[in-house]
Amino acid sequence: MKTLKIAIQKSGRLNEKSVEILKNCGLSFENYKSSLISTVTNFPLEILFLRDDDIPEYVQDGIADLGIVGENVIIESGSEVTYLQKLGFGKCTLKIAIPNESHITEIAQLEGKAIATSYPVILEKYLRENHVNADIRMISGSVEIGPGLGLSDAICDIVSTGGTLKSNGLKPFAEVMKSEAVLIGKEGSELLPEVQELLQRIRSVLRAKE
Ligand code: PRT
Ligand code: ZN
Repeated sequence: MKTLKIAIQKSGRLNEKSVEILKNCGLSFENYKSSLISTVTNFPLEILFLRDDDIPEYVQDGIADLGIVGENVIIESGSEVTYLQKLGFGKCTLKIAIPNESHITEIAQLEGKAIATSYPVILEKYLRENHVNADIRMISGSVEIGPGLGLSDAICDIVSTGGTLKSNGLKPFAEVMKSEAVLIGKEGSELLPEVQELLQRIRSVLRAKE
């Protein structure tokens, strides 16, 4: 039997639920905060704990057979992987937001404006589809402080409750994409019997939750 590798987030918003779904599949493994790799004792599987940004590429390149990561991260990375199953957690929406006092009401008014984001690839595509030319400013974190600092006229970031936008004097303006955690595989990995077995277990865990 082939030993599969699955890459999941080491720490952050998706870590706990990713571990939980694997445990609920009946997989038995140690989950120490310090370990980067863990061997499942009752299934031919190793778990790699990674930064979420690295997961799509690891799966595309076959370093891992499978991965659990947010759709936003997959699309931003441009990696070619197969979507095997939506997992129903890590739900959020990538939105463009503007300062509360902004007079912008239509997408066309973003023309020539500076937009701060950690998702330049997704934002560029969205703007292109809407025939808008804007100045995309890549920031890797704390994007919401951009407008307050005079760094940008708008932002494009992930929103879940909307609390962060609110506390930074911003209001949502346009929805760019919805996202949730998904199980991805290297192209062709779905043909492996071990992947099929794991996929069936994951699907029955998800069905039991409905
Ligand atoms: O260290 P590593 O690189 O692995 O993690 P990370 O810091 O890049 O990612 P992490 O753990 O913050 O998020 C992992 C994934 O969770 C994201 O790629 C999304 O798919 C998903 N997710 C779900 C979220 C949120 N909800 C979320 N609320 N990712 C980020 N946020 C942030 C957002 O960036 C903003 O700063 O939370 C803030 C907004 O939250 P609200 O509730 O105030 O609207
Ligand atoms: Zn990340």
